Amino acid sequence: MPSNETPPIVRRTDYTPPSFLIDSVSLEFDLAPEQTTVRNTIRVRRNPEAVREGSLELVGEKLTFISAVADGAPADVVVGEGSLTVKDVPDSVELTLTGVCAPSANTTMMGLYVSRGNFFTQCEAEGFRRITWFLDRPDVMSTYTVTLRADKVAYPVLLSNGNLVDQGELADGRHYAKWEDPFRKPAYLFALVAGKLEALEERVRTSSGAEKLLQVWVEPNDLNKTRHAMDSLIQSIRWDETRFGLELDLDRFMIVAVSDFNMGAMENKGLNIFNTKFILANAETASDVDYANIQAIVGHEYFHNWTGNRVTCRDWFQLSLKEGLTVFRDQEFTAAMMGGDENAAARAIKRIEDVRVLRQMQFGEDSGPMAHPIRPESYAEISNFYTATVYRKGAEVVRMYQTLLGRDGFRKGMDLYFQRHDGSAATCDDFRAAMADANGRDFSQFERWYSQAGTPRVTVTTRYDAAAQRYSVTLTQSYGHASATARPTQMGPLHIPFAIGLLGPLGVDMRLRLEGESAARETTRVLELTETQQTFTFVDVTAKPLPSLLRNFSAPVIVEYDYSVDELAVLLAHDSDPFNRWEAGQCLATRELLSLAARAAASQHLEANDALISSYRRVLTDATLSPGFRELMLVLPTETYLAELMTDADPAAVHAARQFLRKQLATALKEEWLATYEDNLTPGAYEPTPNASGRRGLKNLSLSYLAELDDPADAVRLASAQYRGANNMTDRSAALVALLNASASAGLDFGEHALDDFYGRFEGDPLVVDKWFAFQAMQRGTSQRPTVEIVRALMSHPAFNIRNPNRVRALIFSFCGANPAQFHAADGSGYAFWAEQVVALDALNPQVAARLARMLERWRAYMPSLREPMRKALTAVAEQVKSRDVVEIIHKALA
Ligand code: B3K
Ligand code: ZN
Repeated sequence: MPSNETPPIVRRTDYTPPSFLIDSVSLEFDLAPEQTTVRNTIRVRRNPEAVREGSLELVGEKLTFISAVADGAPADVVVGEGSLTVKDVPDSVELTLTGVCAPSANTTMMGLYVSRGNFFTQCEAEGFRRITWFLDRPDVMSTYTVTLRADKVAYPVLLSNGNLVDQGELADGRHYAKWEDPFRKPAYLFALVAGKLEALEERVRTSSGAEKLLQVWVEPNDLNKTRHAMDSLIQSIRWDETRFGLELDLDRFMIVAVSDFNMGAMENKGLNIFNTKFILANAETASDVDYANIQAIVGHEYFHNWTGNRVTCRDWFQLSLKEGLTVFRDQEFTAAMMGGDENAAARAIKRIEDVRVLRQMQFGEDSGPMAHPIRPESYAEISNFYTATVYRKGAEVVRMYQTLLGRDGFRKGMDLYFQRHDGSAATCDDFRAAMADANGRDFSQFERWYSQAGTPRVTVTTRYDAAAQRYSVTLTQSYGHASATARPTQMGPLHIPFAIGLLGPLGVDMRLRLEGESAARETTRVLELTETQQTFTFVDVTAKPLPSLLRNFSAPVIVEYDYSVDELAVLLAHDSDPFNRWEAGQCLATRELLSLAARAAASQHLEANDALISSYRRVLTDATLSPGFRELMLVLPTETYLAELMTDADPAAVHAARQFLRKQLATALKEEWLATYEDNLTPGAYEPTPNASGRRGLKNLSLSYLAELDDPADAVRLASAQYRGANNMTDRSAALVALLNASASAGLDFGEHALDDFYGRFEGDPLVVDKWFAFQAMQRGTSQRPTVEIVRALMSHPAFNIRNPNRVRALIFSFCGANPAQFHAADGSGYAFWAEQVVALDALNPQVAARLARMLERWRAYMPSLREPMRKALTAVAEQVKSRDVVEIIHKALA
């Protein structure tokens, strides 16, 4: 499509049920890399509940037509660019359509493709149409029988969804396997894998006593990196049984790892396909973050078996029905694994991490040109709507039901949801209705969370009447800061659960009694804000309290309340809600950093803030707090997050401010960082437990602060020893990064030596080589050697490969998305690099290209001197790109 044309738009309100249904599908594959023949036999019948249509239009892309047969006779079909139309279809017919696709030429990684000599598929959202002609929409659900035929030596393993029902030898060194999936599913959950793979196997019994076979398939060399994924799978199975009463339904559950993959993983029925990054781990090659990601994503895909597969989405606008819900479920799973379901402090660590990601990724999205409600109203390319909004804000919306109903009420809602919709394709309204009906609640106002884009704001004012011992809290909701595109309509107030606590004079929680209640109850109350403005009055309040607002981040909103610095310090030291302790610290640091950034922008002198340093000292030395929690408290807000908060974002000033404060904290607390480093060593064998990883996190944070000192001798000594002696990737990579930073500020080259050593040790391990690229892309360049030059040089490194999405993310995305100070260099060099890469990727892999394209969509939020070069880069890209994916993003950005 020429990029000056607007791509056609699909609208939510245009949904109509399919005129035909497909009850069963039988697929026969003759697998060969250049040309794979697919024979597709479908049993079609007219849908009695839809508008009658004479002909049947199937979609198909990049397919070569061979033949069409209807009920045994040649069929009258019209084959077009993206479709195949069957004329005069009777009420029921069996069609056999044969076509050819070209897996090895497929660089999009949608449909059937080849990675490192093996075959894989990716069908969500609209990839099945690149395999065969079909009604490729999620409300058409069918049972599948799949026969795979291939050369036995090159492709000894042949996998598809469901149960293996037959296998055997064929002539010419070929063999076959036949799979049957007993569960009806939409085409996007179809998968096949063929190649040289081996599996770690385990047999488990589920709650009903049934025995299940679990397999993690990888390339033979990687078998020693599958244990953690298998353990995570077993934990997921157990957790879903206990928390939601949901059991594994198939006899066999397979996970397969692939090196070339557009995203993290895919929940194909019984045959999850994963990016190797989220499966392979051992102590030497994977960090604590990798271990945690693997556990969370294995959980996420497994949980989709119920929320996504057993109950799927009626249309793609309902995507958050499965994604928001499944993210919520994986968040709850991880929280439980962090410290048991009842350990609030351990759970808070997970909550803080999730909110940090939400604010950094989703809030920005929600105020930019791609802003959309969790249930979007329209799209040109659905792949562009696998967003932080649909996933993460979607999860927050699901969490609000639980906050309003309690865990038991939420479970009742889930039970009713499955009772009503198991085996079918549902909508977000169906889910909301199940939650409401199971609990006798009216959630009609709650619908606005699904239809309103933008981040709501809740402004808080308080009034204490000492004589009457009354404390009133007035909450006002608005969409004050959303951009015009973020809110096409103002739909009226949202239903917001607003959790609040009141701290008494010594920082101790008060028991709360609202006006009209007979007695005081618990110390945290969930207020239900349903009007634009509401006042809640607490009685028997014997002293002026300090409010702790939106505890545990009970709704995805921005809270505005005029805390004094002293009040924030009290909350940071005493709030019983661990989330809000962290929040108070972040608030203090954010205020300080924004004021430093303003001074830096005006070339004014920067000065340290003693109060902030004292607060940090108290946290750092507070042995009652877990190391993991202290680490989170002491990480400054990211440059990206800070830039979001500025009216005209100035990445250079933000970087200067944050670096200044890091150096101040490093200098003022040097002895404490050194002591903390020594106190948190984790001798002995590597363990990826929350406790050990928390200790490593705090120790390595200490090291990173020490590397900021003017004299980094201590950091260099500790980091060198740690690098050499490390028995795990977390410690080795943290030491490497500390050496890079220390050597950059000292103008020395020992960082380079460490990088060379790292590459030499790990060059045979693609996932670690990705880290090696990423460290360099994220490093702080100097004026002699800006990072963009390092990145450009690395593009010609023999290990770089633009066709591998992991490598592209490691080098190009890390630079453009995670190194703001260098990417936004005043000379526009970062933007020029970005434009070149978007254009190059557009021709190879539109999905990856579109993700990169999004990194400039918020150009209007930047300071004028950056806006112009950004706009130029966008305009240059607009003239050259062709894919619907990238065209949609660039059009919206420039609109
Ligand atoms: N459902 C898949 C995402 C598919 C993305 C397609 N562009 C992974 C997940 O969310 O679990
Ligand atoms: Zn998902």
